[in-house]
Amino acid sequence: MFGNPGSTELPMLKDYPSDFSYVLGLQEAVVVGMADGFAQASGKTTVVNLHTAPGVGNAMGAIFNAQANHSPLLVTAGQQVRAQITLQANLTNRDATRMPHPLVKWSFEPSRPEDVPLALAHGAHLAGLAPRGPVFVSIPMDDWDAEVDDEYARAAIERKVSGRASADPDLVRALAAALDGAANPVLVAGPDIDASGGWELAIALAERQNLPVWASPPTGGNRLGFPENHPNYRGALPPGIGAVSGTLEGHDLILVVGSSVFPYYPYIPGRLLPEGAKLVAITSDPDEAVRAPIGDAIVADVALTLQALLAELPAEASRPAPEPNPGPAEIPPADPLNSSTVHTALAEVLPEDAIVVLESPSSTLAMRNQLRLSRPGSYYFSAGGGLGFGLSAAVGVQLAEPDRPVVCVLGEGSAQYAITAFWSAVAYKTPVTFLVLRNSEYAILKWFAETAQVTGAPGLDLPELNVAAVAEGYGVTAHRARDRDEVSGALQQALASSAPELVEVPVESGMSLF
Ligand SMILES: Cc1ncc(C[n+]2csc(CCOP(=O)(O)OP(=O)(O)O)c2C)c(N)n1
Repeated sequence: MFGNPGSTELPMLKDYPSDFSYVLGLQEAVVVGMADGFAQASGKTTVVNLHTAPGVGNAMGAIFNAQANHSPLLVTAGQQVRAQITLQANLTNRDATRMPHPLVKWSFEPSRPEDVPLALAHGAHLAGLAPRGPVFVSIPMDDWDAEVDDEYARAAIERKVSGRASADPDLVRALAAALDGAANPVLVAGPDIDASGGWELAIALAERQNLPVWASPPTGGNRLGFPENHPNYRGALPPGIGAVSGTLEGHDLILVVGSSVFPYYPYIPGRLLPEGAKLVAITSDPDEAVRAPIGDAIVADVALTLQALLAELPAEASRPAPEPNPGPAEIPPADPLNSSTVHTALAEVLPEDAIVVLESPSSTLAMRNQLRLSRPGSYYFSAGGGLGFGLSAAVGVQLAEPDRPVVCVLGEGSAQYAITAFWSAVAYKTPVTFLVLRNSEYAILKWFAETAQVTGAPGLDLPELNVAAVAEGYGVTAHRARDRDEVSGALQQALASSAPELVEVPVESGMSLF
């Protein structure tokens, strides 16, 4: 359980069971962000406990991210005693179930104390069903004193509810025939390939059919769906409407797996698809399927559908393999450093099995272009775009994956939205390597302002923001690196450490694309 307690939650925490652990976050956005990272990396529904209305209020941005990330969270919050809800005594969550809407799949306050176990079971089961996501249960604090039939409570909790739906076999057969018969098909690999356990299946599909593979646009790509070092891999699709169709020009069949169509941003009008191209999407999220502006969709478990598709395809494709990917662009040395150079240094020292959690807006593309992450579960990003995910999720990911090195790449502005997660990283001995790119500005917003011809906007500069010193205040060992060698050395030291360490690097202002 990830939580931040208040008086209304203490009865729930009384006699805390020894087979549960409790991870304290010092602010609720951090609590939910850590739980989001843990839930995604472990694949397990994760319990969150918040402090009545203000706790839920502080957590809303992170719950928004968790929904976009398809992260299964059972979010609970304490409530006034039942006798004092109607008169709205202090700390009453007046409209508890309405508050987290529309960010949760289900929001409930049981009408009788005896129903709390059934409500928690309902929430836990529902959070883990496709589309996975957060649910909310509000629990009046005196409910914990109620007598509950133990057998009845156990029966509700111990049930198994499974929801991996198979696709209609006729649709899969038709898709296999269309794919095999297409002149120049392409695969767009989305985050739910990784979440569904379909990583190897996506590779098998691309290799069997000789498909070039694009990653879905980074804006909505909270995970990777395909190894970036694979010869068929092309890169990440740009997120604008016109840019997506421009990039996919020449393809007659676009197969999108485990992604929405598409997480567009900003608005760059244009054709939705190249002339004459057809699109088919495979997604486990019915809403993702219906809100797409174009193309057909098959709603089913992503991994099961890939498996069924492979079974229908011939052993070899008639088309030749795509040109092998040439690898990352060369970056010339720079003084002062820019983000691209820092990412080349990171790429050199990053262990094979490392996990990267990314929240460095102006260098997202540069990092994706320089690193070649090649294992499942190696990358986490906020599909919701709400800052504060990166720093906190990295702690949760490390708790779920104690044996893999976790590197969290942050802009110094982004770090501020979850700054207290440094404390949790130290308190729970999570050896995350934090790499902070300090450009003294909100670089991405300046870039947006320029592209949208917005001039004179205030609040885009961050002078004198000393993240290393703040992290030290929370007990994190901090290194300050000024050139490429220092960056490499400091990263290696941090990666070898059994405690969280931070490397702060001043970088040039502006966007880094490669
Ligand atoms: C909760 C939240 N508030 C505000 C924003 C808007 N926003 C997007 S990027 C950004 C700047 C982040 O700054 P920094 O981490 O320093 O990255 P840089 O753009 O300099 O790479 C802001 C404020 C957001 N995405 N989420």
